[in-house]
Amino acid sequence: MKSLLTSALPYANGPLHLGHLAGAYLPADIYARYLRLMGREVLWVCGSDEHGAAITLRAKKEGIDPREIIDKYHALNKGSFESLGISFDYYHRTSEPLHHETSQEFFLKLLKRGDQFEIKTTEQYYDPEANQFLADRYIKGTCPNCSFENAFGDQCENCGKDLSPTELINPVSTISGAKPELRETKHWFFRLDEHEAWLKDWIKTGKVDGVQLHDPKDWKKHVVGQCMSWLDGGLMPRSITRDLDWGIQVPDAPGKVLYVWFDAPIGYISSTKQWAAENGGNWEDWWKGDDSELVHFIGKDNIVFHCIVFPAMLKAHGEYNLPVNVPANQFLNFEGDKFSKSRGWGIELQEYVEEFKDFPNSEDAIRWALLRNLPEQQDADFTWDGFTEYHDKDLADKLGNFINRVTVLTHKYFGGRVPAPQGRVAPLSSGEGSGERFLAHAQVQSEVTEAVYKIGKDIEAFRFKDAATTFVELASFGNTYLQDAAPWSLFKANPEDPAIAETMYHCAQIAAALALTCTPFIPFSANRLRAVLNQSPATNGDWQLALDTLAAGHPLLSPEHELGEAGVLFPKIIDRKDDSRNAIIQKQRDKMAAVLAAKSEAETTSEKEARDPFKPEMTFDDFLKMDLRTATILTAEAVKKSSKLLHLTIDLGSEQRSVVSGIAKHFAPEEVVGKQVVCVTNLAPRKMAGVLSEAMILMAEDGAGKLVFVSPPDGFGDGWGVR
Ligand code: B3M
Ligand code: ZN
Repeated sequence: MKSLLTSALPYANGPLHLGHLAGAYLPADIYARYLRLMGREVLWVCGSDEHGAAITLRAKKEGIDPREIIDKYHALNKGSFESLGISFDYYHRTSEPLHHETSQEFFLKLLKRGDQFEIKTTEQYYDPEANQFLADRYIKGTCPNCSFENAFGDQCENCGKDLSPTELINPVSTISGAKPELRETKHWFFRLDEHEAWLKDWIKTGKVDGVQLHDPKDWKKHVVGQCMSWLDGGLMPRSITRDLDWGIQVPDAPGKVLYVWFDAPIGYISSTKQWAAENGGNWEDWWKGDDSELVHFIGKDNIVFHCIVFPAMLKAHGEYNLPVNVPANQFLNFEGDKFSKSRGWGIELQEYVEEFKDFPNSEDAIRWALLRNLPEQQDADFTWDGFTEYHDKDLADKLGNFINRVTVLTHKYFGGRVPAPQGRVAPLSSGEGSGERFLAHAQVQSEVTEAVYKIGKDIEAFRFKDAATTFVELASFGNTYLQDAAPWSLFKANPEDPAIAETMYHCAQIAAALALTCTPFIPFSANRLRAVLNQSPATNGDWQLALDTLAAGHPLLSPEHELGEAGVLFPKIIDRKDDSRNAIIQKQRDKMAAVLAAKSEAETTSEKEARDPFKPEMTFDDFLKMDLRTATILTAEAVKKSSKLLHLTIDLGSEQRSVVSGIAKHFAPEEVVGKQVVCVTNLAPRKMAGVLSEAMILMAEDGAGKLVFVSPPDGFGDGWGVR
């Protein structure tokens, strides 16, 4: 079976950010890499979407040719993808002649059918100064719904209402500032309404004309839900042409171009054609063959185009396969808010690549953090704290540490060569007395086999987060097994104990399974891990080979195989001795703090309250996660080079901790010593201005921004719970 994968074509009029990566590109990359490792035939196409009113509008504003914009962002986005290991098979451009031809042919085929288009003359706004019809986005005016003065002709960004330009009060052209006039113009409308019945059936049952094409249970609920609500609302003919000079010419209709959402998905087809032209192969096999499956990777804002409009176009054209799945993701937010270029909120891909160039394994660190927190079913929130935690807990403590220990110990006891298994050695038990855990060496092989299988099955079902969880569990399993077997203790008692070889043999197998199965997730590190195990980078078919090997009861690393050199594979971010990695992240936090500070300065207290009176509801369980306790501040001093931070030591009764608190502008150090406070004790520790903070002190802030401690009375006592 062939797999034809597509990822949404990014508009070439701006940079991409982490949210885009998490939506349509990282999941597809994991999927593509996995299928290749399974030895499947995969073709993953993408490219730049280089038409559309937004690009023209920007070019007009900047007084440049749209070409300049698309050339710049095509190169930039393509480069960012490459830097982060996004392994498209082809990255095309919709400005290429091949794409123009392909789109025009597609249009003409539908036109020839006679029943797919309705040609209508309607009245539309025309700019008498710029001498052109105006796309909806080119018109601004007052929203009839909320009176916002800068609403666009297609939507009011203030109240979110969908508008048509004629609804705007006092419309003006954004090109010349002129008052637009209504003039007659002719357009082609695609008869989506004619496709409503079969689309409904297909989305609900996965069947077309009684033939089962997919199982609707395999589709994400939110995708099916969004489609059904559109279909239930009824489909209408949609105009697929525009009066513009930038885009794909409508044949024999000067001044008319195809609407960008008509030509963009055809971009997947032209990208495939170009790939075939350069690599040899028949593009039609991928799009029309019975043994080919089409999967679209997109963000949720593109669901309707990929699950309703494009399938209708494909069906209207005939011959083409319909997608077997559209595993759209929800949105990723950034530090609690939407990504916003104009507000400077978030981080762009190229910005990440540049600012993290001295951060070890930066490509995989971000891939991993996004993967662990993918917006698969719900919106998710990216935070730098999460980034740090996933890196340190999963990659450094579990994965890197395990592979390093296995390598070091194998060198120590067996000269670096994987020992032979010893057959029947005494089973391993631990937690003596409790009898709770009992682990036989022989069980390891089946644990490994199951994990490798399950990670793959989760990826195949687009459950990438589950796959990552199983992967981390395998690493934890390895660590626990090694810790319980404690070959170092066995060696002390009897260097010839066969259980040492037995343990190290199995550990080598777990290490090899980890170094293979991490490849789709963290491909750069996978190669380094495999180098430590003295294996070459994984190639097509290796995952399937591993499954076969394990199923036959054979090892992934044979006895006598010589391991490479050990080393620290993922230096931790939170490290008492080296703050350099944390400093790179801190710079990002500081940037966001500056954005917030600027915003907060521009806002009065009442505006703040009006904007966000209360935070969204949380569950009781969420609340219970917080460990709140009373404590006394023992010492306080200013933090060097910071006007905001104080470094405190607090007494929790059972222990003392270091805390960095942003209260320096409100209190002198001597004022706070001896103060009884309430603090959160189980926040992940993090460094601020180079100082480790292991708890957070609760403060109340009044409308003027004044801070006071939330305190029990002095002398209340330390370490008491707060409820
Ligand atoms: N160019 C990108 C977007 O809506 C849009 C996707 C086209 S996919 C055929 O974010
Ligand atoms: Zn409005």
